[in-house]
Amino acid sequence: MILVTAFEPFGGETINPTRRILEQLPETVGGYRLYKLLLPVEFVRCREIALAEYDRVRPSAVVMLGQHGGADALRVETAAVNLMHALAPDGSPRPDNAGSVPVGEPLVPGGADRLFSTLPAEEIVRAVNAAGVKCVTSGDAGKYVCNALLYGMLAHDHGEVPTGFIHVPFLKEQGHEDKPYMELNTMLRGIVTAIETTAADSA
Ligand code: PCA
Repeated sequence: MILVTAFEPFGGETINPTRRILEQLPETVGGYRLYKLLLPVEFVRCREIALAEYDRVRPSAVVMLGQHGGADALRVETAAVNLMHALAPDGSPRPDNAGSVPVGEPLVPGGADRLFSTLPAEEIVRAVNAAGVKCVTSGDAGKYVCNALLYGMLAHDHGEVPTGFIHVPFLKEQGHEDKPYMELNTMLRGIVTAIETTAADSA
């Protein structure tokens, strides 16, 4: 089994592309069944739910998905930081869906400053681009809920199984005309390829 997570919409959006991806992913990829989990955009609850499901399901790999508005490619995140910060660069609050606005708080007091993804990032980037989908590595998963989930999962599974996070761009129908977007089918092809590459790695 491979655990694949996605997020609900947040920040005033009615769509999160990752929820659409989750709905359309096949049941099986690369010989592994997918265990699909939709998470709330809440600093605390997303981790509680995801870690409990990890313990229950004991997956062979964990691929987590989130939206990164403004990205023009799939972004395979390589690291997570021990920090929650829900202010925009201009200082305006970006509450999570439970209304929480942490400012510069550690996720795990005394925990490592940075934890590293254990997905085969370079192989994923190569394979996804070869499938015709723009994909890059990123060393900055932000300090919002996606980073918190990645940090929490890496701290929990200690890299026992390939574990990581992929950010995706907006969809066109989200209506951000000044920002890049990607078609759902393109994202889906890229994510399936990323999961196949991960499956081959964990076999
Ligand atoms: N993206 C946000 C949280 C949920 C999502 O899809 C992030 O990048 O933190």
